Amino acid sequence: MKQLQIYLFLFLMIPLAVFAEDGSKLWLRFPAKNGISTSKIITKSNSATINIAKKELSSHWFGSAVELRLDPSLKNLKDGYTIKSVKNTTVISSSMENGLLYGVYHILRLQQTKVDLSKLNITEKPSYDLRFLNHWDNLDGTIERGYAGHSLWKWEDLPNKISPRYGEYARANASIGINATVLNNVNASPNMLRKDYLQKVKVLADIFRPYGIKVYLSVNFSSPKVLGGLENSDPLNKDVQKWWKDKASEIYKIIPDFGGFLVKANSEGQPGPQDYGRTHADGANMMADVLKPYGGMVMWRAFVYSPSKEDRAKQAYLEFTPLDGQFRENVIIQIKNGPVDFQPREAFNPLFGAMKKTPQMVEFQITQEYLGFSNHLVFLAPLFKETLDSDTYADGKGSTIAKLTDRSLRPEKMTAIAGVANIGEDTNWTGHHFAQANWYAFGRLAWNHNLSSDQIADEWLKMTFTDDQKFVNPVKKIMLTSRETAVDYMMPLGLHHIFANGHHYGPEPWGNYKGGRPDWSPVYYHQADRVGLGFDRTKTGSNAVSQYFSPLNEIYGNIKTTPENLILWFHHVPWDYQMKNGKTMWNELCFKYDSGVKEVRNYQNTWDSIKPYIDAERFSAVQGKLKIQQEDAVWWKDACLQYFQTFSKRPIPAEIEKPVHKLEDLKKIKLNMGHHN
Ligand code: BDP
Repeated sequence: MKQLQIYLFLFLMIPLAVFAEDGSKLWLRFPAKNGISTSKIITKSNSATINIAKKELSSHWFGSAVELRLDPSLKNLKDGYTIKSVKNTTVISSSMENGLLYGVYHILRLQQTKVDLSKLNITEKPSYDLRFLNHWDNLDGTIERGYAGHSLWKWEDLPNKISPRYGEYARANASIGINATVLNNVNASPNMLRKDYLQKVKVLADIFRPYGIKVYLSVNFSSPKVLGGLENSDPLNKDVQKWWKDKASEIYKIIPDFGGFLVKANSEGQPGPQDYGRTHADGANMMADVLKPYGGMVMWRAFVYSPSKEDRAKQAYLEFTPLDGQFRENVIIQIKNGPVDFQPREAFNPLFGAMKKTPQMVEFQITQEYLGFSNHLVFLAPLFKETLDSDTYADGKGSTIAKLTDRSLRPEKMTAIAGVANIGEDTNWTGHHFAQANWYAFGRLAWNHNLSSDQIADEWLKMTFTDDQKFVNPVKKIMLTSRETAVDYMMPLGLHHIFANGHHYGPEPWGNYKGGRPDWSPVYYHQADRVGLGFDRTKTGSNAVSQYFSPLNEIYGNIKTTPENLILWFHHVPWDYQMKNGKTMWNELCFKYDSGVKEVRNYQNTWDSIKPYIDAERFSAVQGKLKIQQEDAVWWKDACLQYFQTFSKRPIPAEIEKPVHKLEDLKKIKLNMGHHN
């Protein structure tokens, strides 16, 4: 009897296992054709890339005949493409094979989201030439700021054993137009450049190549000394230069189309040219020179700050603007969206546009280091767009960050954009099912930064779950408001960096790390006192506002004209300061935290109501995560309001929910998630 039960159980489990809704398929849930007659595919080429395109079509395309046409006259579209319905054929044309593959994913997306396929007339040109994922993966398999398990890259197994996920990763990226990947952490191990590791990298590069993806590496500036045994790594030392030259030649022998280096130098303890009294330009140029013969490039990061008296938010600008014009042509400066560090909301980084002769690229963080890890549902397209659409006024009105970096305003040789990946070996790739949407949104915006958050959420939801409007409409609303909600329950009104030390999960506004760097302590950022709250970055304070072009410097310099969502970023605001809606700053702060909590509860209710429209497995996974998010939101609210109240000495308004935790208890929470800063 018992045995029969087991057999019966196993028998019932089989279909479940086959159709497990575990998120592993991402947004690529194209129905399989299962024997339905294949539509005609017309193409002359037979390369690996075209074969992938053909396979996708013959497995998933239900429509008319498709022609894949290589057309050199479309060069100006780069790896973009056109899609045209010509009689009964859908013609995809591009000057590049990658472009044809992207076109195939485009029509599959249209099919999947149920768009009319009979009269297509589409022209697509990517916003950026290079669309990067930056992995912060370490050689030991851990991931810095990764919340979806260990690294996808199995360095121990490579080059011999190959995980099927390498190909799946490449396919997912190609489907959204990502064409470049930096495999390893910016806090780079010198070992990455060892010959045995390069052989492993080669295997990945070979798998990614047909999908149009180039491989790049983060390099450690001290590699010549640590790996090569040289006396130092001074960029002006001839032996050092030769070491890099030989290394470049070795790399390109192994990976002929290797992309180049990403470098974090003289930042957070990493080595760099300044260790030898040289500048960032000296360091970047040395590497650029050795890569140039092979067409390689250097992405030099501007995320630099040192424990000095100067406001951390000012430091990248101060270090880099004097170097404008000194960088080689194949160097691009990679700049985080904000001047501090991927906060829920920051003013944009004033370095954008401030270097008139140096190409710049934006770095976003897709992994949610400061946004509740893979526990909170926070859709990041609105954050990305807020930065890209910010007008810097660098070249006059309309100088948005998008236009400064995509060649619209400046004649850049190369353009690029990067997102720090949220991908790990979890079955669903990103930890939270909805974190997949952030990988997707980054790729889509890198391809076309004019897409709206609404469009991106809409297509992602339809592809990933269902096109039933009863599901799409309410859930899309959650996604589109989720970033603002997270800001409300974590750091409203321009508050920033009041996270718990090290791991950055949860609140610790009281954090004041004696003996450590002041700019790693929350109290440095919120400056709460008897008078008020917020960081004075006006003339009376750090004068960071002076780094912005006019009229922004005046707008941000004046409390009356500063947008209220950044008021505590730029000003030390009195507790009783009257906000535009008539409330005092203190009351407004209370209402913001409270409304963040309430919103998450609304999300829970909405989610419960869409149960009939999706599979039980993903339904309950997301339901479980929302519960954590709700509890965390209350934790944030109770911690921040009760702590700030010790300065404001004002009551929490009667209309809002009373704190349920005691401040003293919250102060005792110490999560063990180990991280250095
Ligand atoms: C911060 C992270 C740290 C990274 C650093 C960086 O806390 O782990 O190494 O940025 O971007 O956000 O270099």
